[in-house]
Amino acid sequence: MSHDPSDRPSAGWLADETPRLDSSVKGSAFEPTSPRATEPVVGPERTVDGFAKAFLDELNFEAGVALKRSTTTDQYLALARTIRGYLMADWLRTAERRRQNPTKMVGYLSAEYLLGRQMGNSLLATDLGDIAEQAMTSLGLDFNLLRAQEIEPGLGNGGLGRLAACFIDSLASMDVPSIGYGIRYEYGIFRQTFEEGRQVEVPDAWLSLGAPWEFPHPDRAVQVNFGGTTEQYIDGDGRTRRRWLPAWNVQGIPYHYMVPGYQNGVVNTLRLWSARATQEFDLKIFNSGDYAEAVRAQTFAENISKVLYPEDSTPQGRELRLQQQYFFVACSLKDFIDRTLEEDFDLTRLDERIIFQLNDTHPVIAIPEMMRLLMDEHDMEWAAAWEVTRKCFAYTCHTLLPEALEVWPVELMTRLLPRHMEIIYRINEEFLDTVREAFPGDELRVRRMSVIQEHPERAVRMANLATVAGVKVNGVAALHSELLRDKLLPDFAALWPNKFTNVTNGVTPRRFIRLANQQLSTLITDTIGPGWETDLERLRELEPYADDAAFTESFRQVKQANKDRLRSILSQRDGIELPEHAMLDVMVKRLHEYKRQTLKLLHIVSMYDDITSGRVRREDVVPRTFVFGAKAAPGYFMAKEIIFLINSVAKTIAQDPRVTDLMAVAFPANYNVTLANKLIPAADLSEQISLAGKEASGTGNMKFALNGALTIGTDDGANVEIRELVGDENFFLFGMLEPEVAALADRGYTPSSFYESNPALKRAIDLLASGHFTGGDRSLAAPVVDDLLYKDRFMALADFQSYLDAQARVDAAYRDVDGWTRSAVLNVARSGFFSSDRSMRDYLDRIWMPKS
Ligand code: 26W
Repeated sequence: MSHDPSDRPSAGWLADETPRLDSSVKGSAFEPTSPRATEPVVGPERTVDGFAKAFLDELNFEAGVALKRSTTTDQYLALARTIRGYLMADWLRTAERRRQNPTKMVGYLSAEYLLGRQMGNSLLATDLGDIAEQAMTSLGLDFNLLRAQEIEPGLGNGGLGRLAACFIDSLASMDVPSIGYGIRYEYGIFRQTFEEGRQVEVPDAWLSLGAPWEFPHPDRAVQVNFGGTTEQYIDGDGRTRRRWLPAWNVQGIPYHYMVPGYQNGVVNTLRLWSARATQEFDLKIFNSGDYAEAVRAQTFAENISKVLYPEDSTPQGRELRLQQQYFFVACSLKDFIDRTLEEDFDLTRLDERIIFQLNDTHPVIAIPEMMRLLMDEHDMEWAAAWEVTRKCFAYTCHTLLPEALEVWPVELMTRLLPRHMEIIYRINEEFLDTVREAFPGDELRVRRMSVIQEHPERAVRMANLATVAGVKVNGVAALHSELLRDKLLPDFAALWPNKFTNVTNGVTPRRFIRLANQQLSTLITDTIGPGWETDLERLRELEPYADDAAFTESFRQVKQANKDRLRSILSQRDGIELPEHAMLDVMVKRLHEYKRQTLKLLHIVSMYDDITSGRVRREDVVPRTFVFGAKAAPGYFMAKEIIFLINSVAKTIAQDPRVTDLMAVAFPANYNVTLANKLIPAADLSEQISLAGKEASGTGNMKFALNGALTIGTDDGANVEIRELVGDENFFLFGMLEPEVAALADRGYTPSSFYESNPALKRAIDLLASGHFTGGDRSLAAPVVDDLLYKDRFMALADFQSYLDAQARVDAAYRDVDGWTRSAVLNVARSGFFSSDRSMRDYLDRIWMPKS
């Protein structure tokens, strides 16, 4: 059986269009019955030679280059294609199994997927790592050099996007029938560089080296309409109907990505949509010489999936953003209803076949789109369509910041999606009737709950619409879900108490332990045996080893090895030379004032001042290396000023011989999933210091705990659950609790009073304000300092002393090496709950497939 890739039909197509096949699937080959597929698809042999041969075939026959003349990029692309070749049969089989016994699926609708590099994860999923490495070595190639060629698909901003990636990984590893839908941005999250300490954004041309992990399907294009008007008409049966007369349209081209389960032979699909102009460029206009005009339609259309919006909390309300949201939602719903369901499927039973999870408000336009599809394209009456629609969606809220909840001006919605605006009005009308019934005469409540906001401008509240139509509404951590019920959507919780639930976030242990922390993984497997990767609660079996000298010694060596690895990576990547023996104190997340990177900065300045002023004896100082990683939304002025000030402090400290042996601040640029995988395993201390009641959950906090870092944090988001599980004695808690924050806000918070009354705080702020870290130029530090003194919306000054006290406890604990290691081991052992597999089980039990 020769393995010649060229005669295999383009794989991705088969994955979804495979005609009915008999179920007798044997071994890795499966016998297609459709006349179209003449050959069984057999993966390459799982041997070093088999792999090497497959690689050479990809290089020679696919790329058309000989090994000795091939570039590193050629070799990387061939390696990627070889690995995906091993996944192909599983992908086909999974698709066929789903087709053979169609059960209810989960459709995950997300505007963001922060996938990270694919090669490592695919090698892990297929357990081909060693074979691939030996095969490359046998061909004289540097395996790790090739892996480093991959540009990670940065199709997300932060927590929400990465969570979506962890969730689809878990759904595949748990063999849950599911499909991820999203947007194939041509440019993902910008690449961050620093110039004079200031963030500079560079477009992320992640496709420039080719895209070996995607399978385009221009043959499955979907038309998406925009603009125009609506009209009433009498249909063939004499019924009065409404219809949309759109003004323009684009094509949605699906690109399929494999989502391999962990060594279980399952490969699910992620379908990302790319926009393309419906009509080719206008030759007549071209020939008239107006070239720009000739291709205007093209650029206009392609702009829709051109670039990811780099905001992760404050919507800019841009029209293109709404176009993006409607574009991928319309493609996805049409694709599922017209393509995935059997032709004659009775759509009134749609909820038996799909539940769409709305990843925040970004895909909520799916609700009126479903109504439009069922009524206008499948002739359903309003009531029947609503009956179906309100059973097919569930909504996850990922924020607590009111300003992060999207509202779309009625003017814009009417202009872009006139039919949808009509449908939203009617949904709201009927909804407000039920509110008036339940709360007669309470018009203020009606105004608060209305999907339509009246002031300051008429706008559609997407969170309200999602709550009205969703079967369930969930927050992403216990505290968050409580605050969602009590503070963000209290009126809805009063009306529909059972609609609200919680599913605490999780992270995939495949990428964030097995892939990121090979040495810890080996130590765990050597200690408790294999299998914990898909049953993370088994980490509990490590508890007894927290007091085992041999184990704890190995545990420390693993941490030190990860620190050494990080030091060489940052040296190469950023020219950052980390000190050898210091506690690694890490704060990596998007730059946002509520996450309080400024509080971390005040601690650093305070430590610096204590040392340089001699207030603290050098021998009493626990040497620390502070590592930051953070991108700021390009339009977020204060966030960018905070980045500049951190870099300024870092530079000054690095040039001050009085402290260089005791403290260092490193701020590697362009924090992303790939860097996270290197940073997190090396950390000793995880900074989770947001103002209580502001961080919905956090997921970095979970990754640090699972990699043996101790957390210093407030009782916010999932920190609460981490502290409860790992034990107060293994967690450095500080700061106001959420009710105290609310009370202080109600009382009126004056940050300057804390400045005046706390000498250490005053010294730190005065030193910052003095220009000491900004070359003597006070004005360069003023934006951040003035905001802290006169606004400080997230009360960093109020929590400063409690934070400083907690940091002193950290120093004391770190001096007790055994005690610290014991706590670190217990953090790992007791954090199995934070697997995204457990999150998926909760979604299945509480939302997607609830028993009763
Ligand atoms: C429209 C602008 C915009 C874009 C993204 C508003 C809000 C968002 C996201 C909801 C922001 C986000 O990523 N939220 C984070 O979601 C994580 C996953 O649930 C949580 O762990 C974080 O606490 C939350 O900040």
